[in-house]
Amino acid sequence: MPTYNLTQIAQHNTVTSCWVIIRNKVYDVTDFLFDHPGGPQVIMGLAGRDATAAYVPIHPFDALDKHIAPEKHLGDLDQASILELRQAKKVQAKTRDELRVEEALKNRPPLSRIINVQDMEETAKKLLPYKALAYYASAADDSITHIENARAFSRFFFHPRVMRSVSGCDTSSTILGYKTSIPVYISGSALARLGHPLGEVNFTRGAYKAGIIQMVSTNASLSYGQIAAARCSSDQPLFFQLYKHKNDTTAAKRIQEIEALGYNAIFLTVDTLVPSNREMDTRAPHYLEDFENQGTKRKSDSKDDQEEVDILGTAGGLIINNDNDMTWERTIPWMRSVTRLPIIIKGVQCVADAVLAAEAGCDGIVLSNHGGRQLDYSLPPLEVLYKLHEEHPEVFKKTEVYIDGGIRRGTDVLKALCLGAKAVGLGRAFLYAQSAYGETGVVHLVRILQREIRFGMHSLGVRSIDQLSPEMVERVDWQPALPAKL
Ligand code: FMN
Repeated sequence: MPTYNLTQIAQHNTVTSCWVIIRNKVYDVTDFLFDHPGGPQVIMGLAGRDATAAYVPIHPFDALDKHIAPEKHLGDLDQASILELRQAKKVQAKTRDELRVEEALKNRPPLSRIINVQDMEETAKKLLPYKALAYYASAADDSITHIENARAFSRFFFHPRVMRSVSGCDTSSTILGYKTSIPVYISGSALARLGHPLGEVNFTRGAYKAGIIQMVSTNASLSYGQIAAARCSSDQPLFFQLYKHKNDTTAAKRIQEIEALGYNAIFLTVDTLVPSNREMDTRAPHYLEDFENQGTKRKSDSKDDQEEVDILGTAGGLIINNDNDMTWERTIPWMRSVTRLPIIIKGVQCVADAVLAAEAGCDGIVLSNHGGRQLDYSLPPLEVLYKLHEEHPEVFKKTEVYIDGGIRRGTDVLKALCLGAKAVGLGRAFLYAQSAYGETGVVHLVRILQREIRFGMHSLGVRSIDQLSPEMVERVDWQPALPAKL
């Protein structure tokens, strides 16, 4: 392999010849610039330089092999340059945000102090790098749907039953026939390594130890193979969340890859065709610039004269190739023609589409609005579940129905199950748990939910999940006081 030094590489810093260094290897990415999902400007900001720090947390290990032709893997950085980069890193002053994170990590409470999902979220929010926090916490427009997803649970009250035998209460259930210790799964969410160096593998190992199932995002920050290889036993189930690529051949290749790796089901996300407006995420670079320059003059904004507002943030680039032309008639039969895995539609946001999904023969439906991250004012999934149960109870016989969005308590899980859901997904809560405590945080979060679910089951007078039923909850038409969690 040829070697290059920093001076040689620095000369290739234009759109006509753009080289970057990643993990001490040199790549010519000129031909890829305009295919980069995050846009060419992101790469151009690092042209001719070491891009490792920016690249590594958000790209799976195999991304370069998948997207850059082998002849564009030019060679290695020479030894003198490697030492020079290492030295430069040592003397580089830490940013204010890095110092803040270091301090927060030192003061992180012991896991035993985390007694509910909210505690986990608050702890993680203090120690996440700001860029990660902005990506994880952001929601669409004014965050109305994000807030209401959680608030909807407060409109449903229980009819507890007493004098029923509940000893030996069992919180376990199944999802698509796979056993789970509680009716909760880790919903696929992108870029876990923004929050913790081990990223999605924390979910894999934590899920196994706690006996639940992980759904892996198309935009995971580890490769699908690395995650599959981290399974603690060969029969540990893994679900895959699919963003269908607009090119059917590329999409089929992705499906074949995960099928060969032994993934057990495909959750096709249908609510994310184009990037949405997530302002916390969009503002993150400006927030960070101001934070780093506190007390000093702000850098001039060379983008002031740009006509279009750039709303992509971290999220935008991830979905730029999604298929915008999916339909029930075309896409579901196409999926069936390329895979034998169960197909679940994730992102159904109204009763009419839930009915269509069941008619299309899907193996499951997730009532979800992407955690309030896509269309603001999409109804809370719990309300859609309630309406579905009232208006089309037959759907629950045809297919498994899950919901996600705003679930923070064992009682939230129980309410959804009483209304017919087979299980519920949690997105942010698991991202926060793994960011703050890695794999043990994931296990701890499941234990918290399990304790709360078991307590709720005792109070409802049931000893198994299948005894939960609609008469156990009532929807009130007044809005109770805001729960503390909001
Ligand atoms: N859903 C997907 O289908 N694919 C994704 O790649 C994806 N990435 C996400 C990244 C983040 C940071 C978050 C917060 C959510 C993401 N979601 C994604 C949505 C989740 O799967 C889930 O629907 C949502 O988080 C549930 O809401 P909750 O965070 O209130 O639990």
